[in-house]
Amino acid sequence: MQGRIVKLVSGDYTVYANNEYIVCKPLGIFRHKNISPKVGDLVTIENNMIIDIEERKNDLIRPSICNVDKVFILTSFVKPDVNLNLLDRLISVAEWENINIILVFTKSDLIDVEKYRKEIDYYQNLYPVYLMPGNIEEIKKEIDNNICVVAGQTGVGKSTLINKLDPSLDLKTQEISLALGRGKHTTRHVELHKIGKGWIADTPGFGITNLEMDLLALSHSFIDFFNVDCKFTTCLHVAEPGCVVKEKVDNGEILKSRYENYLLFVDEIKSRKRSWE
Ligand SMILES: Nc1nc2c(ncn2[C@@H]2O[C@H](COP(=O)(O)OP(=O)(O)OP(=O)(O)O)[C@@H](O)[C@H]2O)c(=O)[nH]1
Ligand SMILES: [Zn+2]
Repeated sequence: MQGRIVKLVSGDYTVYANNEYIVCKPLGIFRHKNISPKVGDLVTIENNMIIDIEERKNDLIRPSICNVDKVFILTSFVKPDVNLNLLDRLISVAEWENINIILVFTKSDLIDVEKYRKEIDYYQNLYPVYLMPGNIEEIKKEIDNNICVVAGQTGVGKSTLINKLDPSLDLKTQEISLALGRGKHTTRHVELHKIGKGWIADTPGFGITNLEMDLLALSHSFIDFFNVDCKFTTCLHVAEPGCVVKEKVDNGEILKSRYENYLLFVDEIKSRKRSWE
């Protein structure tokens, strides 16, 4: 029987197969081959044993989930203030991991969103954008038939979003965890929750946001710089002559902050390379 691992708690794998949740153990052979099944894996099970694992399309470390189709990247307008550097970084990591991207801007009730009209419109040309509060039904539809994770800095409203998608989950939001005097980052097991016909992980994603890609991959992860007709096909849009990306930044077609963040990421990747050498 084929199924999907949706939960892992101390060695017990819960596999969703034929509309049922079945607790399984992996065959010993995986341990010998140094493979551990993980949440998101498509598996074959037999008599409560995982006997085969399909090849993964991607593999995240934090949260430890594989085969992720879609990430909801949350940015709040205030509390915390808009952080476009982190937004662009998360977009690049997701592009590099081959994950579809949905952008959610939260706390639109706390500011005049017209202040960020230019940025919202710009990102909307690249990816689907939803404002919160509101738009929950639209976001639910985005989850259908996908394995999803949420990403974004602390306090942007990740738990709030997941609770709105399924109030029965009752995830602790910051307000509550602070009031209870608990650490905000309580360890929890990794689990995918069924929302309609799709799944979403309740563990915030992309804790690690190092840019592990090389410069070429970085430039490809900025989809607004892609297919731009620079003089050199290998143009990395830094200081090359005839760079059309730079022209587009100057004439306002490319958002200036996007390009500035790109240059910061280029430096970051270069200095990382140097430290390896
Ligand atoms: N006014 C308003 N408040 C919001 C909105 N979204 C979240 N909040 C509040 O912002 C605070 C932080 O929200 P959380 O959902 O805990 O944020 P988080 O991203 O899960 O934070 P971490 O768990 O620390 O990563 C809470 O007090 C929420 O009630 C929103 O759209 N509007
Ligand atoms: Zn260029």
